[in-house]
Amino acid sequence: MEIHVFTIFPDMFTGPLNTSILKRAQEQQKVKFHLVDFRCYSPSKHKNVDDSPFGGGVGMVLKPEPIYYAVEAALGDLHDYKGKILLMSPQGKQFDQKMARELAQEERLAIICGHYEGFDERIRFLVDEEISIGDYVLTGGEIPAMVVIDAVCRLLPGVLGESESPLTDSFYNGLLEYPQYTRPREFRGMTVPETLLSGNHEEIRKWRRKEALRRTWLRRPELLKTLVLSDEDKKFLSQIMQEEKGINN
Ligand code: 9D3
Repeated sequence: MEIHVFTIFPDMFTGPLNTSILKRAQEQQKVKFHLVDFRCYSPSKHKNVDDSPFGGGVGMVLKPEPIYYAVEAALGDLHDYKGKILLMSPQGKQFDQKMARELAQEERLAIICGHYEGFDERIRFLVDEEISIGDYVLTGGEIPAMVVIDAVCRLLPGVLGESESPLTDSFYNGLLEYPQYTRPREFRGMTVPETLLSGNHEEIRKWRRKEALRRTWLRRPELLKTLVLSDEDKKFLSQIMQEEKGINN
């Protein structure tokens, strides 16, 4: 996959993109990043990228020219661009794992980031999708862009190894993950559940399924609504509801 990022702070990306799995993905040529500082494309003498809003009011608005010129210089004729152009914005559709899977099917992505200001409305004509990462206020679209890049790139074929496989993601089976333990068997009086030490793989499977259901029921009950439950799941859930009655967490 080829990913263009349009930002006035390209340096913000160097740590995240050149560390760990994203670094390895680039070395293995599974993904290529192009960071474009759209300030370089400002037509004005002082290279300003924003201006005060027509009609008055506080704050600044990102001007259309630097972004249009940068996108056209990097991507060429947009009619021929084979990819999606994304705008990171608090007013966008909230990013989720389904969107990550869809974006991971693209050959190319282009991501436009603003920095604590609105966009001139005409910028939206460039864009295929407007994406938010959630209902909280950040200083810019750069960190949201990195969130999207991270979630998408780990889904590209061959980026994760066997042991990191996205097929074992909790959002893949629709439940939260079951509790996990490693050595030592006892730490500060806290012990590991006996079942996990038993070597009985069928008992371990059942324990994990039940505890994944418990955690989902307690923390994210809405996830259970869309899930197809087996008879065993239903049995576990009624046990869980009994067990959790009168426990205050
Ligand atoms: C309405 C007034 N604007 C500030 C002058 C709103 C505003 C615009 C842009 C507030 C913050 C930002 C910067 N944030 C993003 O660009 C952003 C974002 C976010 O803040 N939260 C969640 N997802 C995203 S995607 C882009």
